Amino acid sequence: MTDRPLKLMDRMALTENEAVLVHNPSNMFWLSGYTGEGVVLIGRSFRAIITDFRYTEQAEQQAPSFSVEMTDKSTSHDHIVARICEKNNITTLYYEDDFLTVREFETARKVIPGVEWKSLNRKVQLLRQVKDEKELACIAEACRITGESFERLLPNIKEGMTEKELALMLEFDMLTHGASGLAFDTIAATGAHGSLPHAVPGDLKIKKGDMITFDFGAKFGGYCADMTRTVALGNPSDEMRKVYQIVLDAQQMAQDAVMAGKTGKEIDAIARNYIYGSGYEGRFGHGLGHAVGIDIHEEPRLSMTGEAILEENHVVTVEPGIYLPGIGGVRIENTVVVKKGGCIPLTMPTRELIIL
Ligand SMILES: [Mn+2]
Repeated sequence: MTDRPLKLMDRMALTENEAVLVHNPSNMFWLSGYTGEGVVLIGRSFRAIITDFRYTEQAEQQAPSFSVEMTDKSTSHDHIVARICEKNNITTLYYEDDFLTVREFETARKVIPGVEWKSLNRKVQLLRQVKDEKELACIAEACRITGESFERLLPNIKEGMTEKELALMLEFDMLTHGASGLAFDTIAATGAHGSLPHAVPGDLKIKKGDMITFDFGAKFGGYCADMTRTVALGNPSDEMRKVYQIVLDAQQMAQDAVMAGKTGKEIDAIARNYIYGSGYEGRFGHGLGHAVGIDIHEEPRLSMTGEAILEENHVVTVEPGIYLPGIGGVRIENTVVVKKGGCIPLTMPTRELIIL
């Protein structure tokens, strides 16, 4: 594996007198492998994890190439950053203006004097966009667990179960089949509730004729999976059947178009134009997809405003939907790896309509 802090410093052309201060836990993990609380400070001649007693041993184990500095009652994270900066003649500190609160930044500026503060400008997130082999393997494994949990759930879905029960069954299954955690709160939405793209599972019971949307994902090795399927319990209405077929075709067309060199906007337009042209203008109100990695929602986006060009080994979702208030909704989502000339889907379960 290439040395990630070095990659970041080289990309920024960081000088001996500059350092990078990282507070965002996902960025800290990507740079160091450390998953606890605290901050990471990186310069040309030092790499430090600054944390408290609860995490020092963990930090030493997870990030052997970093020194571990411990805070105490009278020494805050900022005090230690100030000490390291002074010792190494650091005059410029790059910080995450997309993450630090105004209060945290004001405190840091008081405690760490004599440095010029510059925006890190999401440089770590930018580097995180292209996944390496190990990252791809983690996402693929997360997607495998997610897909298999869905397939194990299907025969156990029974009329009268609540959305909450279904969500919990999926989560229990993922966690007992290798997931290290959940990528996000599971969505299980039945019947008319399905018209809310991010419905919170409640006490609503599933009944014959309903379509049920599941949006969920396992985490594995620190990386997320993201998958959505909509299934029917008994025969759905003609309209929902028609809606399902349109979403399925839109998903297939858009996924077939995903490849390095295209913009997110171009891919989004394929699904959107098809759905709008099929009589559902305005009923697909969110972006087509997003990148996935350590965070569930990363850049680049596949959306109406997605100008970024897809690159090989970006991992993105393709998730069109149609939402009809008072009636229901359908969404189908695969996670895919962008390649030259196409993409490799990591979400395996069938996208054809499943009638239970
Ligand atoms: Mn998604």
